[in-house]
Amino acid sequence: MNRKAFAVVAILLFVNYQTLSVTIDASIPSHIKKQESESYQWIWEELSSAPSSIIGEDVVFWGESLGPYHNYTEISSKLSLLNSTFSEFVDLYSIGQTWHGRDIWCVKLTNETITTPKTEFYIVGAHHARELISVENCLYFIDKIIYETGFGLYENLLTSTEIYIIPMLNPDGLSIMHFYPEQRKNLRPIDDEGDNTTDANLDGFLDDELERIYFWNETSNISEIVQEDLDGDFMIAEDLPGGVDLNRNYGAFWNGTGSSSDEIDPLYRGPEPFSENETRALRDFMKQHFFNFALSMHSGIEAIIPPWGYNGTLPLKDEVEYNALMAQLKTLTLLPFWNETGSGYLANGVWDDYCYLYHDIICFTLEVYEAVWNGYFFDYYNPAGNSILTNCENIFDALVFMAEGPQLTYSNSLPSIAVESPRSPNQVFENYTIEWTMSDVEDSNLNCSVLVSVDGYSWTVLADNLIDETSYFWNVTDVQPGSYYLKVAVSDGENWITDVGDVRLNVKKEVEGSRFGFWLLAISFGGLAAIYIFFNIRKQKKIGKIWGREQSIDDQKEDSKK
Ligand SMILES: [Ca+2]
Ligand SMILES: [Ca+2]
Ligand SMILES: [Ca+2]
Ligand SMILES: [Ca+2]
Ligand SMILES: [Zn+2]
Repeated sequence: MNRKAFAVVAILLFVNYQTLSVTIDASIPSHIKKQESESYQWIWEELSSAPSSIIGEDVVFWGESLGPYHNYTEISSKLSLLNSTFSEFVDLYSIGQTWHGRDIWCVKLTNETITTPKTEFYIVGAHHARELISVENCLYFIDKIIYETGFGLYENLLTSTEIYIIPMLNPDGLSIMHFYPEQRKNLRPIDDEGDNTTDANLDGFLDDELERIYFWNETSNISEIVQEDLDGDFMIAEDLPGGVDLNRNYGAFWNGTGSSSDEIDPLYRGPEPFSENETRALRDFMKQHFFNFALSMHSGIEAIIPPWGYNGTLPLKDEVEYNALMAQLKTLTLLPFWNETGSGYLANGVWDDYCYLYHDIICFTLEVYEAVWNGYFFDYYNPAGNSILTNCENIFDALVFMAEGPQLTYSNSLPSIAVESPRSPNQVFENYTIEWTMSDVEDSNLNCSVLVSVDGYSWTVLADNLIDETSYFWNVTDVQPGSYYLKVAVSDGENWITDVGDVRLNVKKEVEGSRFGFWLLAISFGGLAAIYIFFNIRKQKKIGKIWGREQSIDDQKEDSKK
């Protein structure tokens, strides 16, 4: 055995040992160890026997279940079970509803028992319905982080970071994959045939009369397309699923040649910026958070894409950082840079441009899969069932890299922040001064925002752009009584960090009416109390007498025993 071969074997043995030592480690913290009684299945367990590709549209063959891929119902129940099984690390909530009333799920991963300041990071999948693999990338990331944290691997990450994952921004579009695998957009009702209605058969359901659908032909054993005239207007296949391209609908460089004004076009930008429930939900979500980094998952090509989508140049202010991060992402994923793909098309109203322009988020679109066009949409955008896991594994390290806030480790240090008041149980009637302390090693002019929340998920901004302020006077006179979480976010100009107060602020309503009303009530209560005490004293005297008699009877019994 030569030295090189020996080294390889040694490494293999070491890697093998590492794997073994992980799987037999008995010291998994009980709070994260999967209980025998619980049925949560890790995604790699679910996909262990996923099928290989077939000729035709795989997803049409699989039908509504989407085969090894997760449909909306499966995702909803998987995430719900994840939340209840690993409740100290997982929260699940909806950031809004689609056109057809489906919840857009958001998973929050963090160590909920740690209340020290945290940075925020997020990943979003499935802007585009047919890019099913982007959902699996997100689900795999969630499962892997939780699973490995059981072995201590991502403990630090979840201690210092709130990671938000929205696996499926476009669940409506995904819901028609099994009979319309070419759908890219959401399901905004569109008057395709120009008859001034989006309910051609007048059954009350908008755009449900698809006159062109895919079906699986059992005889020829391949997917085929059927075109019909469901509404009897003698026009065949004029009614399509409709929809807006969500990744052309953001309010940043919205109206341009990198999108379409034609409703039928796959790149239709919508009637106005943020015309869609889905993009509005994500916009409002971003306004309530302070993300330093974010990723959006897509497929159809393989590429690492930074802003600006609208003109294809890198943002000047952060050009150095973008170049450094792209190099790292390339090493981790082996995906090419955007300008190496030869595609290089410009795009208007895209997610990346909005994130960077309005929220200063360092962000990338990761295009994670491409294939040679073979006539089938599913194959073009998604790996075969038995290759889903490999794709997710190849992408995973890049997601972790971004979640860890890479820039923070080699340049400007984060500010410190601590909400100081309130810190103990409290009741507030008219106003309250929220106080915090903060500092930064290199930077002055620290920029703060103060937010409140009733449920800890959806936040309202009380104040922003507070430069070097360390308190905020909150007038609660017109505030709904309740128990409020308080969050203060601070930026040093480079990065944000947030601290949620350790206790909630309890806003109470003052007694109804004027001061006269207050005294009237006080006197009434006082009077009632006096009457109550008077009668109670009398009652107690009576009880005392009875008690005395019983006592004497007992005494007699005791005496008779003697
Ligand atoms: Ca119509
Ligand atoms: Ca209809
Ligand atoms: Ca028709
Ligand atoms: Ca700093
Ligand atoms: Zn896409």
